[in-house]
Amino acid sequence: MISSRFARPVLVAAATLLAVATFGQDFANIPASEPSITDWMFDPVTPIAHGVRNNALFILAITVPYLILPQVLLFYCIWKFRKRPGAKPATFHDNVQLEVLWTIVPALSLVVLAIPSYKLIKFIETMPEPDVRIEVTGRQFYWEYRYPDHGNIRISDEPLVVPVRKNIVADMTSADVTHAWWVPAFGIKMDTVPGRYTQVWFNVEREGWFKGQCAELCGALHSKMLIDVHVVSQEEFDAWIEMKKREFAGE
Ligand SMILES: [Cu+2]
Repeated sequence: MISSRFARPVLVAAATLLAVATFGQDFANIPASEPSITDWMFDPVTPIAHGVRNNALFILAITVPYLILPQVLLFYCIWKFRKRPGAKPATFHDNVQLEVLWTIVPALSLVVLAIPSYKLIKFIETMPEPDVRIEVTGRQFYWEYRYPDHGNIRISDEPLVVPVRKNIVADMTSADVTHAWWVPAFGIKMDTVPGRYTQVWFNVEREGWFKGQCAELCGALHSKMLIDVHVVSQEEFDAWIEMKKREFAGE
C-alpha cells in the first residue's frame, strides 16, 4: 500500500515519538540487545498486527498533510503579505467557496479513514475457527493460562506456549481487578475484566519469543506483570502438552 522507501523514515519517526511518549526516560535504559516493546511497528507477526500497522501508516499518510499544509500557508502568508510601503490591505473578510471546500475535503478524509478502520475492527473482532483454545486469567500479579482442549492443563506465572501458524482463540477474564493482556508484536491489547469474558485471536507467523505486559494499572506490582509467549512448531507444542499432562498427573 505504501512504499517501503517512504514507510521506513515515517515508521522511525512515529515509533520514536510513541516510545518517548510512552516510556519517557525509561526508554533510554532499555539495553540495545533487548527486544523493545515497540516492536509492533517494525516487527508485526500476526495478521492483526500487520493490519494495525498498515492502518496506522495509512492514517498517518492521510492526516500529515493537514499538519503541514497550514504551516506552509502560514509562512507563505507572513512573507507574501508582510508590511510594505504603499501596500493596500485586503477589504474582504470571507470566502464561501473556500469555506465549503475546507469543510468537505476533511469530512471526506474522515470517511476515507473510517472505511478501512471499520473493516480492520471487524477482522480483529471476528473469531476464526480455533486450532487451539486457551483461557487467560489475570490475577494480582501474574497470568494464569488454561488449555481446555488439552486435558485442562493450567500454568501460572510461566510462558504461554502456542504452536506457530495456528489460530489461537483466547477467552479472557480476571479473578480480581481489571488487567489487560498486551503483546505488541501480536497487535493485541485486551482488557481482562472480573465477572466478564473477553476474546482475542492470533495466528503467529513465525516461531520465537514475544514479550508483553499488563497494560491496565492493577495495583502495586502492575509493572511486574510481564507476559512471555513462546511460539513453537506443532511437534514441539504436542511434546510440551504431553510433558505438562504428565506433570499434572503427578501432582
Ligand atoms: Cu496490571
